[in-house]
Amino acid sequence: MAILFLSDADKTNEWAAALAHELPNEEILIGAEVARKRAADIDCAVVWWPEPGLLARLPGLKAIFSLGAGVDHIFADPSLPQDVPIIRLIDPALTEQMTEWVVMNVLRHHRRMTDYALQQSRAEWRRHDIPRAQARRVGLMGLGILGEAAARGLAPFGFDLAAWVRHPHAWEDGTLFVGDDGLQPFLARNDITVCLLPLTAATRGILGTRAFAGMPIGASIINGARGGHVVPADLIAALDHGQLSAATLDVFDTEPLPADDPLWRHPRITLTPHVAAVTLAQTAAHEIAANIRHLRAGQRLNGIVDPTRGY
Ligand code: NDP
Ligand code: OXD
Repeated sequence: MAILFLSDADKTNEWAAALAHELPNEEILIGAEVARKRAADIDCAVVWWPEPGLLARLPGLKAIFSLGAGVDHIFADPSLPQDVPIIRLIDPALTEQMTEWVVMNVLRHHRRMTDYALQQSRAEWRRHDIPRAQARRVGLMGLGILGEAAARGLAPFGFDLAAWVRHPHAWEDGTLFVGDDGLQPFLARNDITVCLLPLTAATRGILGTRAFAGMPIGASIINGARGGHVVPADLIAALDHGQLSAATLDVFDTEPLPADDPLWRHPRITLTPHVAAVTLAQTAAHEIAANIRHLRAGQRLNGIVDPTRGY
């Protein structure tokens, strides 16, 4: 029995050390080449964007652990083994980072920092009225591990919060909108919409012309989820026509975002390079190791993904 670590991240040595520290009695194999040589020995794979077809060639595989909260990179493999559970990462350190990123950017949008940055570029001294936070309607698309924590981070400021989910929830911090019927009324009430959805067939391209047209004029969006949620050309058009006033994007369909992509240079878009919440080897290895110990002991794993939902 061996654990395979498979990622193109440049911190492989740090990961190997962190996993070895957490699981001193386990053999850790690193990389696709050794995976092919030792395929029969591997029963756990810890992965980020695994090479398509590689996981299907591991006959004894019992679990696939994502190096992130998202699992779309695993489902992107068309020959993914069907009967092997996929486990997403649930790591309080990752959740804390996303909460910081969301709170920081909601405050930036609330306080019209895009307008002030533009004004600064023209040396223009002009003040805008700012509503109280309780009059600012902030909506979270997705109220999972990250969305719920972000809502808890935003609540103390007094924002008028709402969330959009697939299944009814108990939630005390704001108004809940559910399912396809809830989407348009949810978008229509938001001054600031924050996307924290998983990328699935149902959510790809969800932030496009139709969604933007349903938002109040001058609304803004923050995407901390996946690039595939936003239709870039529709976003640029909505910003150029004044339907939207600002966008903050952390994630892109192609990463790194190519240097000639127009998103880089749009004056009303603020970009970060997929850093809203970065998986930290030490804390993530701790969570993944706990799950591997559960697997070995025949106990229930934390964070099993439902393959029919895709998250
Ligand atoms: P969860 O799986 O915990 O939560 C997903 C939420 O989205 C749930 O509330 C779910 O609703 C809702 N949802 C899913 N599909 C739909 C749908 N079709 N309609 C309405 N609601 C839907 O995910 P996390 O909160 O942990 O993470 C969200 C995403 O954030 C990840 O998938 C990943 O892509 C991204 N991410 C980005 C990072 C970054 O650095 N930029 C870092 C980490 C994650 P319900 O509760 O009803 O099931
Ligand atoms: C994740 C990510 O899914 O880093 O955790 O994007």
